[in-house]
Amino acid sequence: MGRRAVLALIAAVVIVAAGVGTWALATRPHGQPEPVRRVLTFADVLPAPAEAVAAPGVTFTIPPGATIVTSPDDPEAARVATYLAGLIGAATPRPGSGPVEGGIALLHDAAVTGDEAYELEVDAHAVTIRAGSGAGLFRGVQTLRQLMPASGPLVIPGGRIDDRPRYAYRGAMLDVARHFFDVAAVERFIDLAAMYKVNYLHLHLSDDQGWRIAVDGWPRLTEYGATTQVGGGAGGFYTQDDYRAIIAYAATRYMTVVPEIDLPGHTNAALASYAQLSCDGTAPPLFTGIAVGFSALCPDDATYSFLDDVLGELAALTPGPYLHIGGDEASTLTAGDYARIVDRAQQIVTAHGKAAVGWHDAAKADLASTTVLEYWSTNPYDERVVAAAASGTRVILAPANHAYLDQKYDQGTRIGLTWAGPTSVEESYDWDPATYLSRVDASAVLGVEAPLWTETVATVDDIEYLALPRLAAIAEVAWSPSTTHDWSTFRERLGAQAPRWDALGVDFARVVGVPWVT
Ligand code: TNX
Repeated sequence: MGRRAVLALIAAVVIVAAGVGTWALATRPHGQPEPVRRVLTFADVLPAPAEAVAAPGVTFTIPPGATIVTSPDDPEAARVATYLAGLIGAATPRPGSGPVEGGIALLHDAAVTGDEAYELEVDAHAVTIRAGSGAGLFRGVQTLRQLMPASGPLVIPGGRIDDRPRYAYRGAMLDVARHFFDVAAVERFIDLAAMYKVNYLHLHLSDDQGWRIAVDGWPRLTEYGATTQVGGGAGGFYTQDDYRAIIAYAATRYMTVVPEIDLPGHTNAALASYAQLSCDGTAPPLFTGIAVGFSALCPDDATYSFLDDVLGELAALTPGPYLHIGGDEASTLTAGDYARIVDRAQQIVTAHGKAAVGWHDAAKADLASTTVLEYWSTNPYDERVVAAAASGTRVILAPANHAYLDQKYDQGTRIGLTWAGPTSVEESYDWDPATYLSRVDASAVLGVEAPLWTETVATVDDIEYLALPRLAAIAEVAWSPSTTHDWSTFRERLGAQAPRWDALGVDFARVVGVPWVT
């Protein structure tokens, strides 16, 4: 055995022994010493900040019941402060115009430009976060959380962070159609994504297996079309008030909801509910399998008036700029019929004041100038997407072999599909949105999204198990500058999230290859 191997072996024994010791301490009765906690460093912040300068040796301890001040007459700052106070058990926030001794200041500062940019300063006396917007303050608060230990005294490292996102669109998608998830489950998903600075929640609200949003004038969509899911369970749907509640909750996390009505394919639940939407005028039975591509709306006036009602109501309910119209896997339609429906759907969305997002298959239709494509293929070349991007269409990247959260981690993963995977955490992290698509200019990339399809996902635990840790990896790809991109430091950062997830009761996948902190 060489010298290096011997040293490695000694190190391994010491690490294992230290681990056993910590565990033993943790299980001792009261009165015994607590395990030593490490003060976190700027290198632990996930996603990695754009610029960070540590102040060696400086720490600040947020006291119990800490004071939080916010710029006077700034309701956004006050909202973020209330959220922060809830997280750390601080006192009710009060107005203040500068750093506060022994506390935390959230200050409006127009000099911090960029929609979600913020500056965070920690010295021995105070924490100060400055931003030009509520969104910036909220992202800064997430960074502050990353600096706080998951339990015990809130000792945080000193220094200064100047941070801003690489991409404006950083999405997470939840498929509530294959399996239905109630408002509380969606809110939990929002909270987990918000920790990693995700700013769009894409809800896949309709598919073959279920229609999940109430639409006035079309009651059978939910009375009948929502009554099942994959495997034959009871399904469910959101009332319009439920949907408003999700939007309002997301807004408190500075997250914008993008609702999707998938069309013209993935529409069996709608066709089963209303026979007039099918070309043959008969309603198919409800579907609880996982096949794709077999259903399609008929390209005629009955369909267009249905779409105008559905998309019009969703537009009215949705404050965000986007309505997702799907467009994937409609294999029973001719190319012409597919293009006619997707053209018409974009016109309807535009007429209701929104921009359409479509899966990149929609590039087979003429694209409206405001339409955004979401790229899901594992093949990084698509000539229609190349042409669309060259004429100004923007693209969200969700390549299934990197960004799909529904793929197994490895062959042994207890749930998940494998058609684009399995996808390890390293594969979910190691790609560059700016260069992923061949012959598409980096300037066409609006952002990144991580979709969680739910054919095999039936519970909140299942959501957490497939989403984490990979959602954190994709969120870093979307937020952090490419200069910070490095798997060997990322995996350390990721491992340091484990105590946080444990404290929140998150059932994440403790995959091998990541040095999970216990
Ligand atoms: C493909 S890619 C789909 C979904 C499935 C998913 C499963 C795309 C836009 N559609 O309908 O749920 O694969 O991984």
